[in-house]
Amino acid sequence: LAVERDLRRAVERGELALHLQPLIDLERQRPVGFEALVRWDRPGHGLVSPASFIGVAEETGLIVPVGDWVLREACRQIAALNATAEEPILLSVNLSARQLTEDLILAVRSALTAEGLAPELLTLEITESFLIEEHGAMAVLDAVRELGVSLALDDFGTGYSSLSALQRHAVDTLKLDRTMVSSVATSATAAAVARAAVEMAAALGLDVVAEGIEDVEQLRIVRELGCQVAQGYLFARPMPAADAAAYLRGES
Ligand code: G
Ligand code: G
Ligand code: MN
Ligand code: NA
Repeated sequence: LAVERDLRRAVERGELALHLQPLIDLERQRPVGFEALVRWDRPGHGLVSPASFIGVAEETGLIVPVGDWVLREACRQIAALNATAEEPILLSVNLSARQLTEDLILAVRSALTAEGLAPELLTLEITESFLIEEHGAMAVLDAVRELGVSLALDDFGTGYSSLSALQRHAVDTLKLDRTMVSSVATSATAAAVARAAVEMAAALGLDVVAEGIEDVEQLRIVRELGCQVAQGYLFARPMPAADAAAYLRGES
C-alpha cells in the first residue's frame, strides 16, 4: 500500500506535525491546556488528517512509532509553553489500543523526563476499544497512572465509549463526544442523556470535558449541566504549535 510505505518514512523524514486545540476552563473562562492532534504533511497530498491514516497506522503497527513521536513532540511543545506561561498548561494526547503494551510505560516516562514535563500535566485519552482488551492492557494503564499521569475516556456517548467502560477502568476524566454535544441544543433526549452522563461523572468524582462546542447555545447548556472544561471551534480550532504561545497571551 502506498500509504503504508509513505507513512513508514514519515516519522524519520519529519513529515508529521502536531496541531494543538485549546481546552477552556468554563468557570474561569480561560485556556488551561491543549489536546495534541497529529497531522501528516504527506508529499503530494498536503496536510492529511489522522482520520485517513490512523486506521492504517493501527493495522500495520506503525501507530507505535507514530504514537511515540506524538507523545515526545507534544511533551516538548507543552513543556516549552509551560516555561513562559503564568499558570500550568495541561496536555492531552490520544492513544490507540495498539500502543497499550509494556513499552508504553517506558515511552511515557522517557518523554516526560526528557522534555521536563510534570506527569500531573499529562492526560492520555483512551476509548472503549482499550477496555475490552485483555488484562495486560489494563495493567499497562494502571502503571501509567501510577506515574502520575491522568486518563480520560474519550468519545463518551458513542459506540467507542460507554457506561460499561467506566465500570471496567479507572479514569479521571470523561470527554463527552461532540455528536452528543452537537445535539444538546436541539434534542431534549440528547440533553437528558448528557445531563445523566455529567451527574454520573460527578458521582464518580470525574471531571467532564465537553468536546466540539460550536455555538453559544451549546456552551450555555454544557455549563448549566456542570461541565468544567470545554473544547471546540467556538473557542479555537486546532492550531500549529507556533501559534499556541500567542494564543495563551490572548493575541489571537
Ligand atoms: O483532529 P482531527 O479531525 O483531525 O482528528 C481525527 C481523529 O484522529 C480523532 O478521532 C482523533 O482522536 C484522532 N487522532 C488525532 N491525533 C491522534 C494521535 O496522535 N493518536 C491517535 N491514536 N489518534 C489521533
Ligand atoms: O476523537 P477525538 O475526540 O480525539 O477527536 C477530536 C476531533 O474533533 C478532532 O478531529 C478535532 O479536529 C475535532 N474537533 C474539535 N473541535 C471541533 C468542533 O467544534 N467541531 C467539529 N466538527 N470538530 C471538532
Ligand atoms: Mn481526543
Ligand atoms: Na472525542
